Amino acid sequence: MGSTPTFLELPGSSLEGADVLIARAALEGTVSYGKGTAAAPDAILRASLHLESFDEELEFEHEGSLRYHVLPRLEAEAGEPPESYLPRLTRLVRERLERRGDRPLPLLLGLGGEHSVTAALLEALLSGPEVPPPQRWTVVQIDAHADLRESYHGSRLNHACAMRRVLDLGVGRLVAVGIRSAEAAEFRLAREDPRIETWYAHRIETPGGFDALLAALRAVEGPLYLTVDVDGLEVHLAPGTGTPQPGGLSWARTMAVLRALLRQGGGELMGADICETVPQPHGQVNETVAARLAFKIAGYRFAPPSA
Ligand SMILES: [Mn+2]
Repeated sequence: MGSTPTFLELPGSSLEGADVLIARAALEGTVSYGKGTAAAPDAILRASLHLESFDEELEFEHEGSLRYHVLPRLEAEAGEPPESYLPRLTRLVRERLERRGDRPLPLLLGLGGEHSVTAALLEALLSGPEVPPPQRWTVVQIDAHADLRESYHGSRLNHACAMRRVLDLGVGRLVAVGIRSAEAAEFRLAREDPRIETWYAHRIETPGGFDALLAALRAVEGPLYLTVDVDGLEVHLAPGTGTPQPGGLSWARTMAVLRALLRQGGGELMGADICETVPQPHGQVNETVAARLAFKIAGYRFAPPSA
């Protein structure tokens, strides 16, 4: 194995000094349709080498302002089920967070891997003594699918159960954005569980719907975790993803969502992940879009307010 890749071609930071901790969660155990997401974390880092480190919208230079530390890649062993892999992921991240002692927590930025890694990454954050209790947290999910199944294909850790497992962690609120695929039981749970607020794609597209979504995101307060399943975006932005759905968020709308949540809102982003990217043999669209998402999330979180 080669040396640890870096983000944006910036020199890698020490663990102790990092502002952003990048976790490579190369799990691909339960993906139900198209495969290949285990290769994504490293492909996303490689794609980031071809991005500018200057953010022209935020007028923010990442080089010299933000220190990124990339954690060791955690690969599933042959045939290893998520029941074994995900606790290993939680322990790896938790152990690295603990090594920092009483320094402020860095932003945890997970690169999946399939969507089941979200609850494992969030659990690593929640299990530390330094964070507020889970009931005070909000999780914002950008996704095509509700991912609220109790179990799927015999596993409670299937990627179709990703947000159900997040709710099991006791988080106070789940805001789901762009959903356009749910079975009837998931739809009922989303309507009946007072913790869940769903912005279905058809609702966003009603007159005034998108502005109402942005207002809701600006009103989020307290500790915040953001999970982006790239199938929540328009298909041309993630053509390789395993379970595509037409009708996703445009890039401009995705940026408006991130701005409202991370820059104009009252939430404090503690962790984020980008999941279900699948690199394809020809072209670099999938991994480049994911790298740019990671770049924008960090920028919106850390760039100083504009004058
Ligand atoms: Mn998902």
